[in-house]
Amino acid sequence: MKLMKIKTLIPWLGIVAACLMLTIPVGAQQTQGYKNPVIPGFYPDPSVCRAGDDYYLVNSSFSFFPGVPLWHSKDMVHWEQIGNVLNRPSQLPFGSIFAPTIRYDNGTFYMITTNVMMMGGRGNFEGPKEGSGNFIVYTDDINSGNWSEPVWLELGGIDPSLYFEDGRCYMVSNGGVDGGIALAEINPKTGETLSDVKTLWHGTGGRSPEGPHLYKKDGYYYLMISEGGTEFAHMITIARSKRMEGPYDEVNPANPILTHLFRNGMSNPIQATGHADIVEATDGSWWMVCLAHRWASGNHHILGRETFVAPMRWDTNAWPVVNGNGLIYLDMDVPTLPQVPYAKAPVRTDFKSLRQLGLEWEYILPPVEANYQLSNQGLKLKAAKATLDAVNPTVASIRSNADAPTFVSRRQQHMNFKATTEVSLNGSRTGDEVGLTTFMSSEGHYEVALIRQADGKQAVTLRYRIGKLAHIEKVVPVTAKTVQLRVEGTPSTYTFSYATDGRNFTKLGEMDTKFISSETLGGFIGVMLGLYAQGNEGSRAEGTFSYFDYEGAE
Ligand code: 6LW
Repeated sequence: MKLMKIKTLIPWLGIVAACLMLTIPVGAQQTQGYKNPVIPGFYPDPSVCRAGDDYYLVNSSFSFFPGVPLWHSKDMVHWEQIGNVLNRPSQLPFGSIFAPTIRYDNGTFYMITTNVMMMGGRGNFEGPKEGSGNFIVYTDDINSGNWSEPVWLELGGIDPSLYFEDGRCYMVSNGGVDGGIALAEINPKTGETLSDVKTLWHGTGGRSPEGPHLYKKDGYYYLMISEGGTEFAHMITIARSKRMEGPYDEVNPANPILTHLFRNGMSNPIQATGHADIVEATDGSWWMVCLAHRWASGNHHILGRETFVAPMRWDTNAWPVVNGNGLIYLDMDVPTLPQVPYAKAPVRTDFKSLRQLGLEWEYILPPVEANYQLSNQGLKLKAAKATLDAVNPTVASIRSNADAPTFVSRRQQHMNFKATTEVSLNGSRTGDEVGLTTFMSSEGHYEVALIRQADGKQAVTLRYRIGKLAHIEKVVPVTAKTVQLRVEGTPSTYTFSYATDGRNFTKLGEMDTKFISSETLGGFIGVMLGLYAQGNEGSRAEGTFSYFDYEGAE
């Protein structure tokens, strides 16, 4: 009998052994190394959570609509956008959506964030009151794309986060006494505050203590925050306590656990690492997501703050250690979870065959829908009288979307890229225009446009806006009704060109990237590649865009 059993087992053992031989080497190859940033382009303030073996990540979106990009991953390094959390105008009041946190508890996903109504320093907003301040949206079905209406909260500050324990929900933010990290128990479905507000920690002395998250591990509550501001002095620090409400007087002697501020981070192409969140993976490994920016031209960055990932471990004193030395790299030569990559996005967006724009397309504030129409002719943009000088998307200061330009854009995600579109201008009067823009804010954008001239003809025009300077670089009359407009980028330069036959592009000019960088213009966003239409009062002009090609290299 026994012999029989072993005999019948032998083929199975063979199969198992063969599978192991097949999987071990392939698995080993697949689970080593990845490239940072894991989500390139303007995707700042990442927050991450795990539900089973699925990981979900969100980013800030400021005054862009839809708001709060939502990503899914199986391995923490490949991320696919599966939605935008705030995808109905009723969820996105006028203002600016700052750093969100995503958490999963008992079958429900929660996203908490701040709607900032005006700038004037971090955390300076008109709140708390309906429409302004901190709010939560939640869903039991993250794949439905359908999150609740906002639940407004009483606790102020920016960078709110949630922590769940034994069916209770706690909120932290930087709204404590003297800019410290505040804690209160809340009801996440009603917004009620259920406890006194306690100030927990002010950090280690860096400016702008913010981006707090609370975690519990092995009997300790860990409070991890960002300090130093979102620029070069950015860092992650951590303290712990046996009690949730503190005192957090056990401060990690090895702080900061992540920063590129010091000499060892000086020549790293990745700078300003901070605003982090951590998660334990299915295999017990720990991972940190954080923001950082990449130098483009000198000390300037243009792609905004991007999402990076680093492995993390707990040392023998139960403090977290990020990637061994608190530094992260473009090439991460570390073991990972088994990698599950996604298909690359196609180069061409063919507007003629789309019924709705992809998740990567963004308006400034919820759009006037009549101004954007997709049909088998392409994407029709109706001219608005608001120009690209009208709104700064870091915090749009307008209260009606009728005051926003007709503008739809996607992020520049690579320093070396080529973007091309084809457009015709119809129903125009003198001065009406449609075009392609590299847009950082109302104070900095370059356009290659098709503009109706006083003589009734059309001209391709290259124009720059840098602060108070508005400059027309070139005006080239064209007889063709349809033109192709192109921008090519390198870390230091944008080059603009046009064609009328789809093939032979004529260079119009080139301009430095650094004049529309975050260092030059301030703000929290990155360069968007936008399609727009604008006209004088009462204009009936419309631009019909047939496609948009985006090819990114590094
Ligand atoms: C965010 C703050 C920050 O609220 O920048 O880098 C602010 N960190 O935490 C806007 O993204």
